[in-house]
Amino acid sequence: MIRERLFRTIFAGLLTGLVAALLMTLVMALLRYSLGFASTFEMFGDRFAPLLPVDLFLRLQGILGGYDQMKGLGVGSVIAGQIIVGCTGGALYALVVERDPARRRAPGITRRGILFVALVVGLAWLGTLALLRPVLDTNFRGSPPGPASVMTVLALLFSFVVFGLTLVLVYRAITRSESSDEGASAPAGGRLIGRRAFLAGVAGLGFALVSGELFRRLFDRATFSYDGLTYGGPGLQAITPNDQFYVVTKNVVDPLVERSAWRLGVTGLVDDPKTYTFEQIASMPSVEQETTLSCISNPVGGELMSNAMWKGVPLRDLIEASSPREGVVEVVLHAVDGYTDTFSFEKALDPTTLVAYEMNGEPLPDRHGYPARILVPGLFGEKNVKWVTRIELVDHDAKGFYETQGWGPNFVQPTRSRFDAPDFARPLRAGQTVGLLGIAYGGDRGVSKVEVSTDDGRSWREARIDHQGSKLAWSVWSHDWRPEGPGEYRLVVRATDGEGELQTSEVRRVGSGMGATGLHKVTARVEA
Ligand SMILES: Nc1nc2c(c(=O)[nH]1)N[C@H]1C(S)=C(S)[C@@H](COP(=O)(O)O)O[C@H]1N2
Ligand SMILES: [Mo]
Repeated sequence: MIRERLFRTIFAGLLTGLVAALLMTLVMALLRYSLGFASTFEMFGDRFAPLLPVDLFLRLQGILGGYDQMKGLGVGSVIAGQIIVGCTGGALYALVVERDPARRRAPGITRRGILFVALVVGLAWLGTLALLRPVLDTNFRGSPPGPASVMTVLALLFSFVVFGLTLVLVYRAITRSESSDEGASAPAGGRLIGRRAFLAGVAGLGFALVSGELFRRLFDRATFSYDGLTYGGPGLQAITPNDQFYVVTKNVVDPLVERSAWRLGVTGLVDDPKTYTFEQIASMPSVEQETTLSCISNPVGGELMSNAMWKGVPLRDLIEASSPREGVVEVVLHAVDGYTDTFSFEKALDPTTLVAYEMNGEPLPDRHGYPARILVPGLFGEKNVKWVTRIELVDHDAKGFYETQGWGPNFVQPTRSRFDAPDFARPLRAGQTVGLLGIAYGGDRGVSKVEVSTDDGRSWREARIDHQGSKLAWSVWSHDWRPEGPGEYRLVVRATDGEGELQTSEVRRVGSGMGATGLHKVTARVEA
């Protein structure tokens, strides 16, 4: 009998904890959706993903099927984790209440129980703040880091209090209905369902509908549909259209920045820290430049790479306006999504390093960093921080999101070239001329020459450069080739950068953490 009572208590507690944790998760998702407040299920990923070493990070992606799946698993585990913790908390609460001698006077709710909940909620809140401290300044609507941190801290407290209150109230309701059930065990006028059960059912249904709709909307905005988008192939244009530009993001749901809330701060080792509105940035003298971006995880021949015409303010102008102090070594860029990255002070002062706000004549698209991003030609894509909100000058070597995983330490784009056309999956015809075409990219050093080999690198012919990109951009090359007889041909391409340096043929893998190198080789099947 006692044992049965214990089971019932624990079961009621687990159930109450489940309801409270689900409601708390719903509140978090609502705050995230409507006001861009960072949720626990995003912040835990952002806090701990940088601690995954590069090889494990890549291996996990391999096992799970990609970055999207990995991010999805991250979010799912945090939600599952907080539901499990919530259920456990509920069971403990039920035990505390039922063992409390005062319980008989106030069924289902006691002073000791409330103290217990307050203590647990308080500790959970402080513990979460301590764990997530480095990413608390995330705000997906674009609030600057200071206000964003305050908002996150309060939103977490609010969500945890919702959990605590729900726990107390739902447990009380359950226990009460139990005691009233006992009192009214006689069939009351043939009613099949009690009023309480009916209300609970309606509440549960409403709850399910609201959360279903909310998660559907968040899912529609999720990056699953476009993260990892690549650009290349036979239809390649020299300037990538905005909606086809490659995308890489650490986020499950990208920021949707409200330009009026957004600010750009210059802080750290400066005599004159400043905060700019978007209008102030846009009214400063600007430059336009063609610049290619490419991800550090782009393999040889890969298409995580695109080229655009950007407009923005040289970062140097913003830095100088704040009077930097002696001894600055690096700049740390902070973004609204809690992302950070760094590069040398010297690179920050390069006139081609920009705070860019236009892409191919249009405002930056949301997924490319609206309203402003960093553009740092010649360094890997990750350094080109999107949704940038603060520029911090520091006197030491700091590490950003991916460098903490172990990427780098060298982030300079090596020279690369690739074939985009024709489609080598289809056989070619002997004696017929085929147009070979592709891109060549020399980081911020330009491209001076592209050569093609159709005999696996034994002999080389110089290709035409059809689009000579800026020094910071890829070039598009082409070459007419007439395979004489049927067979398999091994085609290779290589580029020479603007400084006369030939592209290395040394094979380095993505897992090296410093970008893949080696020559792009394809096999052409030629039929008679
Ligand atoms: N704030 C922020 N900036 C970011 C990232 C990010 O996840 N968050 N991803 C980086 C990476 S790894 C790359 S390759 C480039 C991709 O830029 P794109 O999506 O505009 O092509 O953005 C970089 N900047
Ligand atoms: Mo990247």
